[in-house]
Order: sequence, then C-alpha cells, then structure tokens
Amino acid sequence: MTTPFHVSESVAAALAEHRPVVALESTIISHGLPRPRNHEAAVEFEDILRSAGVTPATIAVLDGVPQIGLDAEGVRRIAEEELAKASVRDLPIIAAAGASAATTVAATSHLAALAGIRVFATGGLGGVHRGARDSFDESADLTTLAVTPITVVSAGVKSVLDISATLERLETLSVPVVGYGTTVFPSFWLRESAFTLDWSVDTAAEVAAIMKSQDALGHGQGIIVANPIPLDQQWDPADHDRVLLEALAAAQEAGVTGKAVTPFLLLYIVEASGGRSLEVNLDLARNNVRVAGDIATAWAALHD
Ligand code: PSU
Ligand code: MN
Repeated sequence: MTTPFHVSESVAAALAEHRPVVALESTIISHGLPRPRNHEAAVEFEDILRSAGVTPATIAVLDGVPQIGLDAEGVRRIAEEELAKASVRDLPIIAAAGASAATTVAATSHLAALAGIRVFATGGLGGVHRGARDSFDESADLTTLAVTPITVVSAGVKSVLDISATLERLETLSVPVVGYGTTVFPSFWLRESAFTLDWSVDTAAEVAAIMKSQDALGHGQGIIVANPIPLDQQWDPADHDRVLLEALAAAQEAGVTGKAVTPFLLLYIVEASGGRSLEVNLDLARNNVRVAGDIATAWAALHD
C-alpha cells in the first residue's frame, strides 16, 4: 500500500516498536529563526532528543511529499531553501504541485497524527492575533488542535498575540491546556502572562496519564502543555514590552497581513532586540524539546 506521505526508516521503526518519538516543525526553522542559526537549531533540537533516547521526526513537505522525519540533507533544505509556509489547507496544493514547504504547528500536528506520532515540540503555537475582531486573523493551529490527537509542548503563545482571546478560543474548541510546573500561562519570551490556568502538572508521567484518559474520554482533540521558560532565561520584561510595541507598529505601518504576519514580527523582534529575543526563543524551544522527549518517553512506558 502506498501512503501519501513518507515516514523515515528511523521513525517507522520507533513507532512500530512503541519507542518514544517527538515531532518537530519546520516553519520555526524556515520562517521563525534567522540563518544560519536556524540550521544549527534544527540539528540541535534533533540531537537533544536522540541523546535522551527519543527519535526525532522533523516534518516538512519536500518535492510534493510530506516527510515524517528528515535526513541531514532534508534538514539542510528546510534551513537554507526559500520554502513556502504551509498550514493544513496548503498541504494538498503543495503536494499536487510537487513543491516544497515548511509546515506550521497546524500542518505538522496534522501530518504527525496521520503517521501515529503523539507528541510534538514547538516554540510557541499560533493563536488569535491582536485586532482579530476586525481582521479575523486566528491561526489554524487552534482549530487544527480541536480535531487532532497530539500533545503539543509550547511556551504558551507569543505575546504579539491576543493571549486572552487565544485562551478563550481554546476553551470553546475543547482543547485542554495544562501548565507544566506552573499555574500561569506563559507568554513565550516571558515566563508569565496575566492569565492563570485551571490545571497544572509537575511530571511527564502525569501528562501521559492525561493523554491516556483523553483517548478514552475525548473526541480526538489535542492537548497543549504550556511549558514556561525558566525565570533566569527569560527576556527582560521592560525591553520586551518596548520592542513588542515597536514591532506591532512596524507591522501595521508595513501593511503586513495573513500568514506573513508571524514571520514578520518574529524577525523584526530579533533585529530590534539586538538578537536577545533570538537567544530566548532558542532557549524556550530547547526546553520544550526536552519536556516533549520526557512526555514521549512516559507515553511509551505506558505501552510496554
Ligand atoms: N513558534 C516559534 N516560531 C515560529 C512559529 C512558532 O517559535 O515561527 C510558527 C509556527 O509554525 C506556528 C506559526 O504554527 O508560527 C503561526 O503562524 P500563523 O500565525 O500564520 O498561523
Ligand atoms: Mn494568520
């Protein structure tokens, strides 16, 4: 039987043997981090997982075929080529055209779930943009997680978004949000936001137990594990607030809309912060990859 996507040998073997696997997205590499740090990061995220005995599955579409698990050349391509940014709705178009694209949290979650992967690490998932009552700009990351059984480890959502509206939408969409060692929802570069969470856990085993109950009681939706950056690694809040306002004004001034908004803001903020936001972005993503590895390991242990 042929599948419409390709699962790498290492990922296929790990899944078949119920060993831990963590999905990694490619949009953070292609559109969220500047070159050449993006390539170093892609390689490092995979290495963090391998050192923990977890198989990495970086996901992207290459030459029309969704790839679940990239080889070194694939990782190089997502970091160095000018790739399209694909959400779920773009996948059939990119595939039919034989084109290549980086996958967002939504598209990565969708493809990972199709392949049977249950845990995914990103930096920060997308959400409701500020001004969405006029622009209707809400990331398909949210609606996809309403119908996709995957556990996403994220440092909350980026403070460029409307965090309150994002949390409300996740409630409406019935996507559980669990703080990891915190009862405060993180805001990406900062450990906290103004919003508290109803639920928190302290261990990966607790997340695996929630995944198990979700399989029994849920309707096939995902789970968001909100993993805050440690306080000593966060961005200075005053600097953060200043650069954030500047970036939002610049996006408005430049008339950026649609899927260009998030990459524009992230790269603007890297420049305007003199690179500080980049270091924090990398630190929080590394933390998320480690926690996702622990969760995948705890999940695999339930299936021994
Ligand atoms: N987290 C990061 N960097 C990123 C993103 C998340 O640290 O670049 C990407 C993810 O791929 C996410 C996307 O799905 O931003 C959201 O884009 P949009 O707002 O257009 O849905
Ligand atoms: Mn959008």
